[in-house]
Amino acid sequence: MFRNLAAFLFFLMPFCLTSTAISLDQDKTILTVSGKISAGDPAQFSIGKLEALPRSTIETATPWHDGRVTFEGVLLSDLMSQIGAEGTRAQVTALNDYRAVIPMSDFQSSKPILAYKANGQYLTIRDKGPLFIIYPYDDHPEMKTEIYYSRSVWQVRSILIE
Ligand SMILES: Nc1nc2c(c(=O)[nH]1)N[C@H]1C(S)=C(S)[C@@H](COP(=O)(O)O)O[C@H]1N2
Ligand SMILES: [Mo]
Repeated sequence: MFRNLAAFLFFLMPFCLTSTAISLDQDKTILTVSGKISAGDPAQFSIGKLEALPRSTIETATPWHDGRVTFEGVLLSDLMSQIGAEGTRAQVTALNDYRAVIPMSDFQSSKPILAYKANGQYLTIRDKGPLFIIYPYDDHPEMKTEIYYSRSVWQVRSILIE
């Protein structure tokens, strides 16, 4: 009997380890927002915390993908209100230290999202994740330009509100 129980627990072990790994990943900080914000300085976000915010999707083609892709994430305007951001510019830094300065007015007028999924799959670092700023390029031809592409930061690591 004990032997069977032990065997059964041993059989369950990989499943427990897998779910632990998933929940740890869900809780790991992947985004830090600092500067002119009222909620925690810095405000730190895991995938779990980002997914708890209102979700928004954009279906569009991009210069980096084949065909139209459905991106899922949080509107940068929603993220900014969540943390009480009150600056005029957002300086976005990527894992490779690429930086772009985005006027905060963009978040209201152009409705970009901080995407964490593409076609239902979490973005991995290899596919320019875990976070990728996506604008609704297809709906707004003026966004298919260098200005907006340069603001389309992938592998986003942190945001400084100035
Ligand atoms: N993380 C990261 N995002 C980035 C860049 C970068 O170097 N690193 N380059 C930006 C610029 S200036 C443009 S025009 C486009 C360029 O994309 P491409 O290099 O695939 O043409 O991505 C933008 N996002
Ligand atoms: Mo660019």
